[in-house]
Amino acid sequence: MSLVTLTKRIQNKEARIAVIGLGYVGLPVACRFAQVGFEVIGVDILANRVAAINAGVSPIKGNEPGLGELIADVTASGRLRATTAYAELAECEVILIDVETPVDDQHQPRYDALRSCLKSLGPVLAQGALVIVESTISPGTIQNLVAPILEESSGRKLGKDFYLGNCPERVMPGKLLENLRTLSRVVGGMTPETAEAMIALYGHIVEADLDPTDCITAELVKTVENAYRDVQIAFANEVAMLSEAVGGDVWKVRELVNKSPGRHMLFPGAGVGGHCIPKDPWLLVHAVEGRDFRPLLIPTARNINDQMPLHVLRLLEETLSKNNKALKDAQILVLGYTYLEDSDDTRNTPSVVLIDALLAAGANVVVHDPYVEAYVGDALAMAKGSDAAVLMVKHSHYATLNLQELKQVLNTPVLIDGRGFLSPTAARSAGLDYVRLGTG
Ligand code: SAJ
Repeated sequence: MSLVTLTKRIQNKEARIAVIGLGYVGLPVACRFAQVGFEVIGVDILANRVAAINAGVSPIKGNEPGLGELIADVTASGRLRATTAYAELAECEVILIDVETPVDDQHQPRYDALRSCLKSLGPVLAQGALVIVESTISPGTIQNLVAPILEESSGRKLGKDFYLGNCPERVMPGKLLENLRTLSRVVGGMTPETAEAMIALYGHIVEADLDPTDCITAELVKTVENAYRDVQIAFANEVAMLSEAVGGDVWKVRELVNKSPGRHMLFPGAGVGGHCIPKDPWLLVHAVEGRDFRPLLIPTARNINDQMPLHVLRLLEETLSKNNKALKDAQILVLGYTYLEDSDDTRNTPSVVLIDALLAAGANVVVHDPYVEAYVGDALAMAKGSDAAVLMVKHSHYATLNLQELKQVLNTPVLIDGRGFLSPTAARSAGLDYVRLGTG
């Protein structure tokens, strides 16, 4: 099928769509195309996830407004069907790939899921099909990995027998459907005509700009936008540590810096977690691995952010010592286990780095988090007998913490605020030895 014919079939919603990878990116996009009238087949390797979706039940944790109802609707109408069998994609003319693309502890991309998906797709890839990678990938991956594996596994020629593009996702847990509809998308095609076909496709579900470009630009934009945020946060964190050293207050400094035109300093904190910010900068710099040019700023920013939980540990150790208490055998209450405030997402949470370091130092650890089942409870009751409390996540819940009571129940009245979230005045007037990250 020619790209012109395919584009027409996309415009008329006749093209059959496949989505490979039914996680927090693939499932919402499969549902949205089904909702607007396409026939969609979803493929996932997890049989229980496939079964849940076909039963109209969302397998995605957390609060995702509208997603549960949408899954129920589109599966009941038969517009979305999930399967574990790639053979069922043989008739599909558009294939979206939404599999995980993690990096390992050596900061190397792990493309096992992507490779496996491409090798399974190749043999059933229909003539004239359009394949679009939505997963976040290192710049150059479409050209150097996706295209060769697809040609090899399908025996088809890119540009003649199938078309290829990259349209990075910009979803956020808690706002999956909203972001999918309202955020602009970079639409990278291996040819301009491919990008046009992709625009016809996403135009059915995206109400924001669709910016046509080539694949390398699309791969760069996604990894750069998150590396940019990571560097911004690292800058705030370095200014926090500078402020501590010179007796300043980074929170005041940030507020006044941002009054200067064009300044938008972000918040320092106890670390940077989540599913994308810690990963995407490494995908970006991987693109030039082994070349003459070696990025300095982006890896350094990653290292600054990664050590912030250990900076909080130092603040804790110093403050306990002033209270004649050692870390060893102390009991420490960690307030907040998720990576982000008012979320239940714990992926790459900085709290784990602090907890592991506390245990390695011989401390006993109690964890509280109102959003994590294993750690819900009464924070004040958990504080009883503890030698310090450390706030790692600025959950709204902690704004109502009774600091007078906290002082009463703590063995040693130490409170470390890793997010600049609590009131120093209120904490100190309650008699707590309150230390705020970034304040000397
Ligand atoms: N963080 C700071 N200081 C800040 C902002 C965040 O320390 O000023 C920390 C958070 O505590 C968290 C981590 O960084 O541990 C990530 O926070 P985030 O606000 O960046 O939230 P994410 O991880 O959900 O990032 C997503 C990204 N969206 C996509 O990849 C599609 C990111 O590109 C968005 O900029 C971000 O949401 C957003 O703007 O909310």
